Amino acid sequence: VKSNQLVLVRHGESEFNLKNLFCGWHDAPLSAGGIEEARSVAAANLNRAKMTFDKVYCSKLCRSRETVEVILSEMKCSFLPIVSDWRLNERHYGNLTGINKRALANEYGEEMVQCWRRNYDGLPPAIDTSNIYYYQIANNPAFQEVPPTEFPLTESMRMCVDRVSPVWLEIKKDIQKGTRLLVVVHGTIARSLIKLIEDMTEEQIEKVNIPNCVPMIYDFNIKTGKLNGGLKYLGDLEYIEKMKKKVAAIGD
Ligand code: DG2
Repeated sequence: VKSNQLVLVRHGESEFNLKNLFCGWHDAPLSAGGIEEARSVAAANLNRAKMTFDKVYCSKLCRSRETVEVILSEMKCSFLPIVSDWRLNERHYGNLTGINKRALANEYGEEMVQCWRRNYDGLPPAIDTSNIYYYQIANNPAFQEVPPTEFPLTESMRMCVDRVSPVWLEIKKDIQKGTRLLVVVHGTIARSLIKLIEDMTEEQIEKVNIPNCVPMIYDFNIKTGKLNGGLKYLGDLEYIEKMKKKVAAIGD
């Protein structure tokens, strides 16, 4: 075999996505619609394309793990090894965690909110004990493996790319060994991986928006580790464009 494919998927709609709340390291579960999306969009498209996997990567957040479990069950491969790595957790949204995106735009203006969301160095204010999710996040047993000095209080996208980089190197090694990978992550983490994979500029990645549950495929040359062509989305293109626009917008 000369080439190997990597499949990236953003988790299904979470309860916080549904309510249009900043989520970050808050451990919101999938909404009922998110579970359905994992089944009827992610798994259905992967099955239709007859994809098979050897190994799965996800984060420590339950919205990514739950999405993995639905997809694997639908693909009849729940036996696959799953690596859950805290470094694939969503970008920590600091004190914006739990706040409605529209309400924040009404208070601070759309430009400020879009800067927090998409500017490469946009850094939300650090989370403090006034935030109702502060203790839940600080004490979440799912984050036990996070070294105390690396436990974030807020993160920019640049900081996410830095923490994701070593995981990307591990993923790349697997790809070059011929291991067929499914990687189920979050909006900003998928964008961080895409930036690393495509060696994009900061300006380029700021414009990329990732719909929930749409499989994204990269083809790699096993020998050189280089990309064969660009990113391919699996599924209905009209639906994908509509969902990209929805993610880009602040919403109501
Ligand atoms: C969303 C991304 O993360 O939000 O943390 O609110 O991918 O885990 O649902 P995800 C969040 P935006 O950066 O698109 O506002």
